[in-house]
Amino acid sequence: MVETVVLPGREALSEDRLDPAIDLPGEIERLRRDRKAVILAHYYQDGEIQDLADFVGDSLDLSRKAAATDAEVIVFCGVRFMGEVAKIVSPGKTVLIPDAEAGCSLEESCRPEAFRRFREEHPDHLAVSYINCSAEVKALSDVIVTSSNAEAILAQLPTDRPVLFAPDRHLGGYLAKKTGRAMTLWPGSCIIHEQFSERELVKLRTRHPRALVAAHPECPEGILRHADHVGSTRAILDYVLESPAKEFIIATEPHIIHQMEKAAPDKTFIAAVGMDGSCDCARCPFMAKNTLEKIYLCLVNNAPRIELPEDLRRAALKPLQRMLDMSVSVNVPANAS
Ligand code: CIZ
Repeated sequence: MVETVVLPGREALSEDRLDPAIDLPGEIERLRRDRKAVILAHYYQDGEIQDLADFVGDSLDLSRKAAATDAEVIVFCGVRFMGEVAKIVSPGKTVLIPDAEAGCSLEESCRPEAFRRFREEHPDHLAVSYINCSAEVKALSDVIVTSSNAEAILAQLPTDRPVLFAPDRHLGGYLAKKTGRAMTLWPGSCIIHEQFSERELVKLRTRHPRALVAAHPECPEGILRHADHVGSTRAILDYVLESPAKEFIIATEPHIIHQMEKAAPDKTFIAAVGMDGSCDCARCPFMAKNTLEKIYLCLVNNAPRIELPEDLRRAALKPLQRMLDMSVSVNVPANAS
């Protein structure tokens, strides 16, 4: 639901017409000031994007930032559903995303019409949806969660209501086990976390016997069973920084290692690998669509810009606002950028 709009009277500047000698960080800085913009970046963004962002975080931190900012423009460097969340919670702001094609495999796995039928088949269930879904699926849900607040939110839901969890079956399965709640799971998964190989992880551990394994709950059970710590990106970051250990194997999108290496240069971080033995397949191809060139261009062109029909925005805001209200006790990190 991204409407690509170009400011009236201005021809859209495209990447192929960009001066190759342009000072991109300098120009982005100038436009950020001129347009009163804030740049938000997810931990899965390339290091150079994380470094120029005003704030780097996970979905929960970034949605809180988007709701609280007094900037006029939000440039959201992540994937499309994250930009949508910013627009849902901050409708008065212009929300730009560098690439309108930056989707999400979890979102793709859960089409609104199919999700509506799923709900209708389970009329007595509460629908708890992971934030990695479309605005339409959010609007059909009772409450949204992220991987950092899901347990805290589940603990606040009435125990006499069964739960539908969508769209990530691995996160849902992990939460069902952790909380003891019966959950009916939507059969979706993240193409990145699905790639990690248990066999390769065991090999890595054998080669690095002192390394602790930190894994994201979007990973399959075969990976999680080897983890010393399972948590959201934010929780994994806190864990490796607080731990006295010096070596870690990280089973999530490897760009988060950028923040780890910046904060703990004396520690070693090893990216978990896929079946081909490389960490390349764990790099999110959607997150990778964003570049400095595209950040510059979206500020110049005022597009791609997130626009949502107001009735959809309002319907999606209800479960999102419920999430924000129910996660007040979930730790607010210091600015990570
Ligand atoms: O919630 C997010 O930002 C994602 C996609 C992962 C995490 O655990 O932070």
